[in-house]
Amino acid sequence: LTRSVHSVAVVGAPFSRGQKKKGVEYGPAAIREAGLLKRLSMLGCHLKDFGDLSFTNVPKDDPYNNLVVYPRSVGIANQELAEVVSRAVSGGYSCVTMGGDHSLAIGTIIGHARHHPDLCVIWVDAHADINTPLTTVSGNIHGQPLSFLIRELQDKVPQLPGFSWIKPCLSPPNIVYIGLRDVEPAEHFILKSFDIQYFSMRDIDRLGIQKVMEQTFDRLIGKRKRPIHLSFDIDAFDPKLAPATGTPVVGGLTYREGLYITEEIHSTGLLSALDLVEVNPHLATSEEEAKATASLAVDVIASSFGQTREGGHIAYDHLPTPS
Ligand code: EXY
Ligand code: MN
Ligand code: MN
Ligand code: MN
Repeated sequence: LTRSVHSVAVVGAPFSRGQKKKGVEYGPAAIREAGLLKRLSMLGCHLKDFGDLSFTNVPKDDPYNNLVVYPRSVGIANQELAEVVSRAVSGGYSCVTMGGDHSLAIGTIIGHARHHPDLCVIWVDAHADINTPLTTVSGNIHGQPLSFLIRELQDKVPQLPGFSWIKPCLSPPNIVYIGLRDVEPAEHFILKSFDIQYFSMRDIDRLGIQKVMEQTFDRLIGKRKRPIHLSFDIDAFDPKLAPATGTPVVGGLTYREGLYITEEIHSTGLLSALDLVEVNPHLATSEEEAKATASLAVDVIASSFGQTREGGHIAYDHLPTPS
């Protein structure tokens, strides 16, 4: 049995301006409260805590096209986050970013890609988060992050105020989605026309989660090993398991499917950055719901760094002898 020591950086990103609901900025505190650092150190991880970041406040941040909200706030916060993530990854850490809303994946992926330009992305989510500022219906940037990151899409993406620093760093063959079940028509058109691989909940029903992971790795790391960026939206889980989130959708991942995904990712040895986003404790209808959602987030992260359901992840190598 070999156990590798992981160096893990933990970054809190209490950011909420990728959408309009209050409370997702309390995600990092809730996940900490649920015992994240203790769980990671029990696994033998060497930890560096970057604390919870504070982002530049943009007082006057008018919508783009009278629709897309808080573009400057989202732009500058992601620029700041990208700095921290790239520092962490360059320092040899796998970087865990706790959100916050999913717009922060713009910064984490760009920051990660500065050090590992060959990274690939596993996006676990009920949603595709690939609207452009011109296809969005909600106007929320957390429904759009991937559109800013994919090179091949850029002639369809206008430059938002605050976004001029962004350099797209992904290509369609380097992205796989798992868990989709609420995809808008324009998003579906993008997925199909750019040949982006996805496993919807229907695909999981048909294939089973084991085959889904096998095909995910075939596509992303079958030919060549490379660093994995896991962007995990807690709303990928069924709302019964993760009720405290802003855009819940029925029919989501079971606990077992969710943890199978992260156990398999850990087994590759290639996990280099992880986002855990959209935990919104204020949307819980009870204290128990808020705690259950945060604790599920901790399980996802711990499992990504080696906690297994079969045990064996904590060193124990000799039995007490009766005297
Ligand atoms: N597709 C919808 C939109 O663009 O607003 C919903 C997006 C929800 C985004 C979340 C968290 O993954
Ligand atoms: Mn390990
Ligand atoms: Mn998302
Ligand atoms: Mn989502």
